[in-house]
Amino acid sequence: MLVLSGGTGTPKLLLGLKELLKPEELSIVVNTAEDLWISGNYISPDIDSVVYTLADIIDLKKMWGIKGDKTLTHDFLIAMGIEEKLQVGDKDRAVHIFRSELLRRGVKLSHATQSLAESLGVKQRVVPMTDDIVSTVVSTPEGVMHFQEFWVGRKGLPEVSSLFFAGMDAALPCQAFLDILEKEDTILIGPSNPVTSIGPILALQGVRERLQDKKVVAMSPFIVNKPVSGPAAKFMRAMGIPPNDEGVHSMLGKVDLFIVDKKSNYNGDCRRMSTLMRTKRESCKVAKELLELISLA
Ligand code: GDP
Ligand code: FO1
Repeated sequence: MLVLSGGTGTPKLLLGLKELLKPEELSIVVNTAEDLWISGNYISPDIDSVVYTLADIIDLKKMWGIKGDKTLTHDFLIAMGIEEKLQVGDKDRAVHIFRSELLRRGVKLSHATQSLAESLGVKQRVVPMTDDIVSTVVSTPEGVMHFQEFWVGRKGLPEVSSLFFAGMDAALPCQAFLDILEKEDTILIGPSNPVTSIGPILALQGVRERLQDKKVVAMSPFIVNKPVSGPAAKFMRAMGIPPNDEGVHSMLGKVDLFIVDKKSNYNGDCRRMSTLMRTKRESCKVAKELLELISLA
């Protein structure tokens, strides 16, 4: 199975899926449109959350960073007057250095990601959506800003008039993504932000076309007309899309099996189950029920 993922909702589901599927049965293609360089290193927050989840070292409270990590370097940089936009943990920074050293030597992001995942003992295939640079840019009354500046720097507060993916026109899905698409029949769109996590993956040249002859399963990231976390509703409103399951479905396009939370008032063709994952136990329960629904469909 190929899973399309962002950095929070889908990793919560992967926490359960990894216990139920053999590593060779699970490949993950991850959004990279929230990536950025910080203090000389390339940070790919969604890839890192997926890799840390599969390596069992994710900080489960935040769903980013490494559990038990410290921020000695970040704190000392701040004390020296260097503003670091994200609070980067020390071990997390080591991962960024590992990746950035490879990138500086001309290694592609997809190959660097594979080395990184292997070095942390991850057996599943984790692949960035592209080796090219794509950045989510948010237009606000305060100006145009990178997604991380909007979400972390400005705490998601500014009004949003529009969003765009800078670099998307020239970007291609990476070869490993295309190879997996060729091989896998079932594609699972995880419960991730449909605008900023799934949107960029589906917007890459040729991806939507390649999904036409696949069994596409999607789990909504909304529960009772609200995202569990994050700015999905604000961004959907800015795009003129209703911030609910119907809006999510309309953004995803071809979906053969749409899974919504049992409390949803969505009227279209769907399957209902509890999709809330607050603990590893809930993640396993949701993953198990999801796999049952997929095998029945
Ligand atoms: P990001 O890269 O951090 O934005 O992460 P994602 O796009 O992967 O995840 C954000 C989305 O996950 C939000 O829209 C949330 O509503 C959704 N989400 C988070 N936790 C859950 C959960 O337990 N269940 C469901 N169904 N969605 C969730
Ligand atoms: N999110 C925050 O809200 N504050 C942070 O300081 C922060 C640091 C950070 C460092 C590494 C990393 O991989 C992710 C980090 N995040 C932080 C999360 C991340 O920036 C966003 O939540 C996601 O990109 C949203 O999709």
